[in-house]
Amino acid sequence: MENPLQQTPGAGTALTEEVAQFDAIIIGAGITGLYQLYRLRQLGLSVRVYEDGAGVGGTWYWNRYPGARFDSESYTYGYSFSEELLQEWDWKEHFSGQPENERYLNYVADKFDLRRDIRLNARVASAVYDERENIWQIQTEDGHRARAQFLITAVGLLSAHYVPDFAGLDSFKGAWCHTGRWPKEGMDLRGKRVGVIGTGATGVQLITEIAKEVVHLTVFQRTANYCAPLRNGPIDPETQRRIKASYPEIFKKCSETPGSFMHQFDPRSALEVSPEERLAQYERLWAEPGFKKWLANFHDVMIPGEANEDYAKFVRNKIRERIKDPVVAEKLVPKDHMFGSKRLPCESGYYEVYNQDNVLLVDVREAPIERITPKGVKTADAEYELDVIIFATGYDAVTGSLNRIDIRGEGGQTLKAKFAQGPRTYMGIQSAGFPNLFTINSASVGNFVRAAEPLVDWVSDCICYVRNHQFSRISPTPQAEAAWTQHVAEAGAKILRTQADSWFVGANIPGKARALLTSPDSAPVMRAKRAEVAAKGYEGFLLQ
Ligand code: N01
Repeated sequence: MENPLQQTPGAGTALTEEVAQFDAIIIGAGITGLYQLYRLRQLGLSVRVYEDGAGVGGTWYWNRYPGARFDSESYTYGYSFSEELLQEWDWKEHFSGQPENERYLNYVADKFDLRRDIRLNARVASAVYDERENIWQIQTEDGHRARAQFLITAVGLLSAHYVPDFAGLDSFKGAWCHTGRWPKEGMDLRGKRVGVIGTGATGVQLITEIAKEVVHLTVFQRTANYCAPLRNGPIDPETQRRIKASYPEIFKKCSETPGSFMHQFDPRSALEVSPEERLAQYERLWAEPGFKKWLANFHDVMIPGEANEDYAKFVRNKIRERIKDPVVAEKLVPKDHMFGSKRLPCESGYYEVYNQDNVLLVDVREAPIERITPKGVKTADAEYELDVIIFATGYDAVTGSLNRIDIRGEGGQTLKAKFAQGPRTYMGIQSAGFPNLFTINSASVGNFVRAAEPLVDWVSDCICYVRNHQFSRISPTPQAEAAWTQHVAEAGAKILRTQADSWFVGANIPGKARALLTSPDSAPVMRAKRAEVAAKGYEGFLLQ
């Protein structure tokens, strides 16, 4: 029998029933995976994408819960690599909803003929590095195997959904689901008594939407959040025309800001202007759509300190104003963490939901959830009868989606063990002992597509460099990795994102080590750092 590894693969075609071989394997057909496929194919590599879902789109495939939508401006969130695509696609709303976002990613997959290299319903169970042959071999849960020199995990920051380990869940007689695994056929909540656990960005979107149709809604809140009005609306034809004419400027603006959003901080301190001027700016921005309220605000609003607390007070009062019952209002006002230290949800009528007669807010910090019963949820002081429980309880971020794959590098070491105390990488992209593995789900936060495109470009150039220089493998030096890991810990300790218990630092998952899971640096700094490393012949990496 022929050795499948000796065959020359055609672009993206599995050659044998035994083990398919490609130049590169990508895990995940979401935003990053689709673009990574496009880029590697452009470079002439044979590529196969393995995707767990029955469709492409990643986050926008799985998160089909009512209310799911962008909170970045739609026109900043699309791919920028194709002018034709930019001109063809009409975003219908300023902050587009999940159905349209999923349609967009399917449109991209069709337009660039990506599907022929994507295997759907294919969950990768393991990825093992063969050091003698310098090859990664993956195996899917249904037993399909494939090999490639390069392996790219485009598995998303937030894809390993987390359901708390409540006793008794199996006994619940009603229906339940996690928002990140919302059934494709939908859930009929009309006339039902529904309980939602979790009030993060997902819970806030979901609660607002389903409160319109359920007979009764019980919201189990552990931590109140600072939420701000999204102020979404349709894009009229004239605005559409202007957007399409100004994509280069939009993307340029995004490329200059820390989180790749189109909003630039006011360089002034909130404390250097008069209280009247400060309040006037807060109010003016509050009336604007999206993240402008904080990302175009005085720069120190997003730095731990006095300005941050001043703005937090402003937001708390905005919340209070919208809720009729002062007792309920105080429960919804965050007091235990700094403004911006957790992800800030945008909303469209969230607080008014709590003025409805059919909505009950339960503070589970006061009376924690003890168990799920056959009838519903039992807290320390009551049992709440429910027909449906929805877990909006978040994700085992970044490392969780990697850990769900048995990834083994040199000497059989597992990535899970290596990352047990937090990610140990160089620039979030590679880890020593795992050559030719690019963990691109861990490198950045912010406006996701704007951050993902340059990262994918960098990885593609890097792979090209390795091949063109007749190297067979690349991995970081232990020194570069140690220095980067230390940098993440030290610089991370100073930023807002590490100041609260949230997914940013793994603190939302019981037993997970506390460590910043992404880069502490701004997007421009990260791009410059990566460019410098590449310009110096991939300094900090071992090329063999
Ligand atoms: O998850 P979360 P998410 N008992 O971890 C609660 C992105 N996103 O899915 O805060 C009771 O933020 C938990 O309580 P606490 C965005 O980056 C983007 O909402 O830990 N409650 C919290 O309230 C976001 O940050 C969009 O005290 C429990 C909630 O569950 C990220 O996804 C939209 C609990 C989890 O909140 C994740 O958001 C939506 C327990 N045992 C999401 N365990 C866009 O608009 C957890 N909770 C693009």
